[in-house]
Amino acid sequence: MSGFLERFRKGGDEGPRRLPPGQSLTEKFPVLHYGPVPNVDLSGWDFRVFGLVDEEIRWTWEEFSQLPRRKVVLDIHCVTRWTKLDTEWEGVFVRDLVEGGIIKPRPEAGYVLQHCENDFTENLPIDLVMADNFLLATHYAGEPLTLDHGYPLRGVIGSFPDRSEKKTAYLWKGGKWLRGLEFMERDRPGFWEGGGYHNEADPWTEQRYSRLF
Ligand SMILES: Nc1nc2c(c(=O)[nH]1)N[C@H]1C(S)=C(S)[C@@H](COP(=O)(O)O)O[C@H]1N2
Ligand SMILES: [Mo]
Repeated sequence: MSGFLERFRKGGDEGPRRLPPGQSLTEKFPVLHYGPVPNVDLSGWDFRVFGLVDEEIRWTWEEFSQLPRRKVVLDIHCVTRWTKLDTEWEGVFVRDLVEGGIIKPRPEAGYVLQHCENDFTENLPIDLVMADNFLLATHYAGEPLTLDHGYPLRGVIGSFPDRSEKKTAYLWKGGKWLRGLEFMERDRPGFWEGGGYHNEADPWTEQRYSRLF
């Protein structure tokens, strides 16, 4: 094991601890999902923003590609107990779209549901979706996403290397093969939450499961 991994595993004195309880570091990037990898055809692809917004939106891939983009470095935490540090993502931040007046959520919108291929969904509170540690990612480590990791677009949630985020969640709350966002007044469980995973999913307090199944 490299000295770097060893330092972080022990917690070290180098700054805030980056490994949540019960997690182990990996340098690999495992692939995890339920069901088949979808066929992706960008010519028929669209992205919808709907629910509690002033104007519903439907973007083609070409239109989506013209939205403002940024990069971010995140530590990602999977409920299957691996954490990967310093992952580099590029994509669209919901906060930028809201501040730019491109998406106009109604004041009563409190939650956002990610809608993915094959009816897969994932829910998050709107404050987390609007934070800089959640993005709609098209690129990982400088390259377009691979199909296994959600090409052409996925949600990503993680924590900042300096842990300055207000809240975070396990990576399962980042939907791969993302096709839309639904703004909602009340929370609705996503796919994994419906199967017994914890609704809030905070890795720092090990909110893994809400019931046995
Ligand atoms: N569409 C879709 N997205 C999904 C899932 C899924 O089953 N379907 N699984 C989630 C889970 S459980 C995890 S741990 C992460 C894994 O992302 P990765 O395969 O890029 O590591 O994707 C999440 N996003
Ligand atoms: Mo997972």
